[in-house]
Amino acid sequence: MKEKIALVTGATSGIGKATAESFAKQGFNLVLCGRRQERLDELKATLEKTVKVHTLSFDVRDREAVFEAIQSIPESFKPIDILVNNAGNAHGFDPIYDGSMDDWDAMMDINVKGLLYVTKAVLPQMMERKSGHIINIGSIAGKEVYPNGNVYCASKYAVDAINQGMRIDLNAYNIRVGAVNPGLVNTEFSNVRFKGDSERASKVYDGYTPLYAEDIADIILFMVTRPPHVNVADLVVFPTAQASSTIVNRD
Ligand code: NDP
Ligand code: 8X3
Repeated sequence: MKEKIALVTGATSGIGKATAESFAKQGFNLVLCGRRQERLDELKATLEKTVKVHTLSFDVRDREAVFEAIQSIPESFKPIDILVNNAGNAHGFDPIYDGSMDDWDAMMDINVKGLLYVTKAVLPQMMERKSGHIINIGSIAGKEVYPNGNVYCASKYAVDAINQGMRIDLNAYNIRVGAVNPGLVNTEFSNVRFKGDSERASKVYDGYTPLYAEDIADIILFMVTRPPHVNVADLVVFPTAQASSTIVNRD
């Protein structure tokens, strides 16, 4: 059987990195993306002991860079069987009237438009083969709006709509499309949201056991290893201590 090839965006940290590691254990060859080349190099050096790894450093906001990067993928890493649209972050945590427009642009440009650009660049070869699997990383923020979540939530509601839209439009092409929508996962996410204020960031995960990136990677691996007739379409996952966006049972 042909070895599977997976392209993971946001592989330099958190959920994307854990997904790359779990895919490597499964024997998938990898195209790993992110802006931080050093981290991509480190991950490549580790994972290359077991699978083939190609790295692509680009900013998903830059439409031309996205297409150039995807077109530059060597033949030996084609076709892409699995696309994990994971790159994204929250920027800021302010009420709508205090929100920074730069933060709004970042979230809409990365979480929504970046996901669309990468998908558009990868899709043609999946459509041609009538085969492929796209996993979109949404969020509980795409299912419930919470105070100060406003634009981040909007970006993840958009991911939810895009996930549904992709599944409908790609139905005739035998391409599986599904989303994972996590609650609180302890990654660099809050550090980015709070602009490097690591004390504030770590408080988000205080007093309960949050999810870890590996928990989400396990679920993604489960989704992509189902038999071809099974498509996990949409999945919400919380830490046990979390019941909704705003209800967390802390010590
Ligand atoms: P991390 O901050 O740990 O990872 C974010 C990843 O996205 C990094 O690899 C980063 O790489 C990449 N990224 C960010 N901006 C860009 C950009 N402009 N171009 C290319 N890559 C970019 O956070 P998580 O692992 O937690 O986040 C992964 C996904 O999970 C996101 O979509 C997030 O919204 C979602 N999510 C996270 C939750 C959580 O609680 N942590 C819960 C629900 C969903 P680099 O900086 O090298 O470019
Ligand atoms: C990340 C989870 O609750 O911070 O999407 O929005 S939350």
